[in-house]
Amino acid sequence: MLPVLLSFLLLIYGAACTKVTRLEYNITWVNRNPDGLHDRPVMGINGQWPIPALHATKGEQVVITVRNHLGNETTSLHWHGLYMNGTTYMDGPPGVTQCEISPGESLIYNFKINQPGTYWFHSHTKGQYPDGLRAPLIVHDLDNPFQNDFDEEIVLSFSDWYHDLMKPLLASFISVTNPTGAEPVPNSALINDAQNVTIAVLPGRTYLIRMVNMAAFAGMYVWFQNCSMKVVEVDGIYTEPAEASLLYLTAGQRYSVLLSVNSDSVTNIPFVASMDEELFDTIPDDLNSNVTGWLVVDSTQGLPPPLKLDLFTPVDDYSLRPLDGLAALDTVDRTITLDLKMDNLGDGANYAFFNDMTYVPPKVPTLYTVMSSGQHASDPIVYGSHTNSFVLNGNETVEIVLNNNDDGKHPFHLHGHAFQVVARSDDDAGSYSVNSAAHLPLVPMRRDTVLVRPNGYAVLRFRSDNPGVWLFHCHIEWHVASGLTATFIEAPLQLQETTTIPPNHYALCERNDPSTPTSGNAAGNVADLLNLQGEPAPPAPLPAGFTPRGIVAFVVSVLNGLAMVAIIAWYGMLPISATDSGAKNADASREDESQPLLGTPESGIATEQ
Ligand SMILES: *[C@@H]1O[C@H](CO)[C@@H](O)[C@H](O)[C@H]1NC(C)=O
Ligand SMILES: *[C@@H]1O[C@H](CO)[C@@H](O)[C@H](O)[C@H]1NC(C)=O
Ligand SMILES: *[C@@H]1O[C@H](CO)[C@@H](O)[C@H](O)[C@H]1NC(C)=O
Ligand SMILES: *[C@@H]1O[C@H](CO)[C@@H](O)[C@H](O)[C@H]1NC(C)=O
Ligand SMILES: *[C@@H]1O[C@H](CO)[C@@H](O)[C@H](O)[C@H]1NC(C)=O
Ligand SMILES: *[C@@H]1O[C@H](CO)[C@@H](O)[C@H](O)[C@H]1NC(C)=O
Ligand SMILES: *[C@@H]1O[C@H](CO)[C@@H](O)[C@H](O)[C@H]1NC(C)=O
Ligand SMILES: [Cu+2]
Repeated sequence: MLPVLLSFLLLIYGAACTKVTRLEYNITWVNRNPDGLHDRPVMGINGQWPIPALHATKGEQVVITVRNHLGNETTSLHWHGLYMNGTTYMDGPPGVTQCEISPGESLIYNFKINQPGTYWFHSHTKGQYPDGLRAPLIVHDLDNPFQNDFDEEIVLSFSDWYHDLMKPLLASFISVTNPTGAEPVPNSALINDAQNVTIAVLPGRTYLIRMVNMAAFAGMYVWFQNCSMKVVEVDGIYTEPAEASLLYLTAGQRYSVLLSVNSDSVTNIPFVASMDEELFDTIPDDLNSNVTGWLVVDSTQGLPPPLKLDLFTPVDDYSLRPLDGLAALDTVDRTITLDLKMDNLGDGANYAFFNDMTYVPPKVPTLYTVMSSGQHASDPIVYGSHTNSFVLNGNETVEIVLNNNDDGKHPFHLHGHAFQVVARSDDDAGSYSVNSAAHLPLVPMRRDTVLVRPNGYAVLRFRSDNPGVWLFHCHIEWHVASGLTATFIEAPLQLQETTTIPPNHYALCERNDPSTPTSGNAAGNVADLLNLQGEPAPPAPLPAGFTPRGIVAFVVSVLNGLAMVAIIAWYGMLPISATDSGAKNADASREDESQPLLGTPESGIATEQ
C-alpha cells in the first residue's frame, strides 16, 4: 500500500512541477516578400510568417500538434539541438524516426526539454526548410549563470533567401545538367526573415543577444559596428565569457553574446550579417550578400549605413571553453572514420558520399527497424546498404574522425548530442592521423554543429548515453539532398526495452500509404532480416573513365543536337500552324531524346575529352 501511495504522490508532485505548454502548428502556404525584390509562397505556421520563435523554460514539457495544411507537400519538424532523451521518436526526420506527415495529416510532438540555450526548429523533410519552415527555439534557464549580467534578451535569426522554391531548385541541382554539383546561390540575406530591422535599445544597458543561423547554405559573418561582444553560449553550451568583435555562424549554429550599449551612446548602431561568398561557385553581379539591422538608441536619429569591413577574422570557436570545464573524453571505445567526397553517379548528377556511400532513406524508418528486429538490431546490415548506419553500444566514448576530401566547407550536425571538438585542422591539412592529435585540448569546446574546413578534418567525441537513432549530416541543405548523411543507432537493445512508439506514429505511416511497411529491415523484409532485396538505392555508379568534364561535354553535345532538332521541328511546323505548337514539339522531343541517351552513357559519345 505504502509504495503505491508513494508513487501516487510522486506522480502528483511530478505533474505539479512540470510545466506543460500545448501548441497547435497548422502549416500553410502564405505569400511573402522579405527582401523586397520578389513575392513568393513561403511555408508559415497558423498563417504567420516570419514564424514566431518558440520560447520554453528548462524542465518544461512541450506538446505541439502539427497539422499539414500545405495541400501539396509532406512535412515534419525537427528540434535542432534538443537531446530528446527518452523520446527519440519525437526527433523529426522522416525515414529515420517517423514517417512523413502527408497533406491533411497531423502528428503530435510531445517532449520534455531538459537543457537551456538557443536552438531552432525546422522541417526535416528533404530540402524543405529553406522554403521558410524554420524558427528559433529558445530555452530559458532559471539557473542561468549569466542571469545577472544582462538586462534584456534579443533574438536574431539569420538566413540566406532564394526567390525560387526548393522543389524546382533541387531538381536543377541534382541533375545531369549540373554535373559539378554547383549549389544554387541565394538571392538575398535576411535578419529575422526581413531586412532593415530596427531594435530599440537603451544606453547603459546590457543585452543577451541570441543568434541562430537558419540558412540553407550560407555561413554568416556577424558584427555590431564598434561594439565588442562577449560570447557566453554556443549551441546550448554555456562558455567561459570570450571577447569577440566578429562571429562566423555556419548553417545550423547558434551563439549568445552579451553586448553593452555605452551609456553615452547617441548614434544608432548598425549590425551586419554577411554571407560567406567563398561557398558560392559564382557570384551574380546583382547579389547583395549583406543584410543590415540597427540597434536604435534614439529613434529621432537616422540609421547610418555600416562601414565596410576589410578583413574577416571571426573568433575561433575551437578556442572557446565550456563553462562546466568538462575535460576531453580520453578513453575512446570506438572510432568511426568518415571520408567525405563529392562525385557523380550513373545518372550524371553529382552526389555526396561518406566512405563511398551516398545516403538514401530506407523503406522502413530506421527506428522502426530497431523496434522490430530483435537481436538483429545490433547488426548494422538490417538498416540497409545506403544509410551509412553505425551501431553504438550504450555508454561508449565514441570518436568521429571526419576527413573532408572536398574543396568546400561543410558544417556537420549531430542529432541527440553535443560533441567535443578535440581536433580540427585548417584548410588543406589532408586526412587526420593519430600523430595530428598531439595537441588535444584539455577542455575542448562542445557544440552540436561544427565547421569542417576544405580538404581538412575534424575529430569529435561524445558519450553514447542517449539511446536513440540519431542522424549525423552536413547542414547545407543541398548536401543533405545529395546524400551527405550517416545514421547512428545508439543502444538499440536498450531502446527496444525502454521505448514505446506512440501508436499514432505508426498509424500515420499507414494512413499515408497502407502499403508502407513499419517493421522489418530497410527493405521492409520481416521474415529474413538479412535479405535487403528491394531496398531503396541510389543510381548505379558511373562507368569507369566517365568524369564531370566528360559529362559537361556530353550535355553540351546533346543540347546542341536538341537545338538542331528543335530548329528542324520549328521549321517543319512553320507552314502548317503557329510557332507555339512548334515550340511545344521541340520541348517534347528534348524529353524523348534525353532519356534513352542518358540511359546509355557508355554509348561512346561520352568518353573523356
Ligand atoms: C533595406 O534597405 C536597403 C537600403 O536602403 C534597400 O535597398 C532594401 O530594399 C531594403 N529592404 C527591404 C526589404 O525593404
Ligand atoms: C488548425 O486547423 C484546425 C483544422 O484542421 C482548426 O480546427 C484549428 O483551429 C487550427 N488552429 C489554428 C491555431 O489555427
Ligand atoms: C504547392 O503550392 C504552392 C502554393 O500554392 C505553389 O506555389 C507550389 O508551386 C506548389 N508546389 C508544387 C510542387 O506543386
Ligand atoms: C568603427 O568600426 C569601423 C569598422 O569596423 C572602423 O573602421 C572604425 O575605426 C571604428 N571606429 C571607432 C571609433 O572605433
Ligand atoms: C558587404 O560587406 C562587406 C564587408 O563590409 C563588404 O566588403 C562588401 O563590399 C559588402 N557588399 C555590398 C554589396 O555592399
Ligand atoms: C548507461 O549508464 C547509465 C547510468 O549509469 C545506465 O542507466 C544505462 O542503463 C547505461 N546504458 C547502457 C546501454 O548500458
Ligand atoms: C539521457 O538519459 C540518461 C539516463 O537518464 C542519462 O544517463 C544521460 O546522461 C542522458 N543523456 C543526455 C544526452 O542527456
Ligand atoms: Cu556540405
